[in-house]
Amino acid sequence: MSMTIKDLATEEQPAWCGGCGDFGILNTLKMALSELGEERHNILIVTGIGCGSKCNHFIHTYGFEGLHGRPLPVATGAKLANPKLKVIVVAGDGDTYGIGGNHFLHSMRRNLDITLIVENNQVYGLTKGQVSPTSKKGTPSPSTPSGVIEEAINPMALAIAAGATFVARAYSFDMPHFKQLIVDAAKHKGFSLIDVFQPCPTYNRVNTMMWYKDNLYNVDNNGHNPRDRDAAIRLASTGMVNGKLAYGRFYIEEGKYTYDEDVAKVVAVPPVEQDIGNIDIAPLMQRFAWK
Ligand SMILES: Cc1ncc(C[n+]2csc(CCOP(=O)(O)OP(=O)(O)O)c2C)c(N)n1
Ligand code: SF4
Repeated sequence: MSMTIKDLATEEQPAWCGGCGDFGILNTLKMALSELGEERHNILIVTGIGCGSKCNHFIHTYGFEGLHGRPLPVATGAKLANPKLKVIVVAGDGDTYGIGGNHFLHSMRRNLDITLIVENNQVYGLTKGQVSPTSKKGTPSPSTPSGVIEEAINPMALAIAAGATFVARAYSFDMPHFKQLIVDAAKHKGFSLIDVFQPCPTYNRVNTMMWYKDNLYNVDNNGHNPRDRDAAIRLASTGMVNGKLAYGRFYIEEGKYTYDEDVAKVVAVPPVEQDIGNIDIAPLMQRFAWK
């Protein structure tokens, strides 16, 4: 039975600041999940720690809120234990590109069949506005009062170079476009990255909703061919078109091996299907039961 958006609701309510892009991301993810038509027990949403990483509290599927920087290793374990799961990771830019940077690179190198949605607000929101790896050089913040010294990371170029096979960018409040990206990414066989620009009205006073309105350019069906690797690398190297930030499908490669497929050649029966003998798991299930 597929789920409606109403079926996906929980009793919890987000406590995000008004105008936060996390609302757009949460609602769009629910729209995409309902369209995907997967059954509830086949979906796992893994998050890290951050404002947006609370999202799986508000979506009635399986969920796991991990450690800051570590959702990708958790997702890797879950996917290998149960290859039938649709695994979606949702984490902040600090979580993914900072402390979790190494996991980011290696998950893509493996082309693991999971989807990563990065809530890119260019700051550490939850810990009160310090700069993150995507903050623009010169940005002042509580942790860099004279402006951040490093250049920002380029996740799109990194992802293509590292081996991800679906690399896209979204905007949290262009929901129809973002929803289709999630659906396509989740159906894609291999590692899919959607880096999502999201306003953080509390700590990022530059990239506001109004600013994005004037500074985004949708590359989908607009002259860019995501299946042309050279074109994708050129687009990703600046991330810009006509002086605006490009969003949409940067790069798509089909038919490449995936890590989970290769593991399956070595481990014939995935752990989830292995016999656990006479262990009584009822108390454990009871402890984690949905209330
Ligand atoms: C190992 C570890 N280091 C640091 C922290 C503190 N911490 C929690 S959230 C966070 C940054 C959150 O920023 P981001 O991942 O970009 O998510 P956002 O809150 O902006 O959505 C930090 C540094 C932590 N919880 N665990
Ligand atoms: S601090 Fe920023 S990211 Fe966090 S809830 Fe508020 S607006 Fe959203």
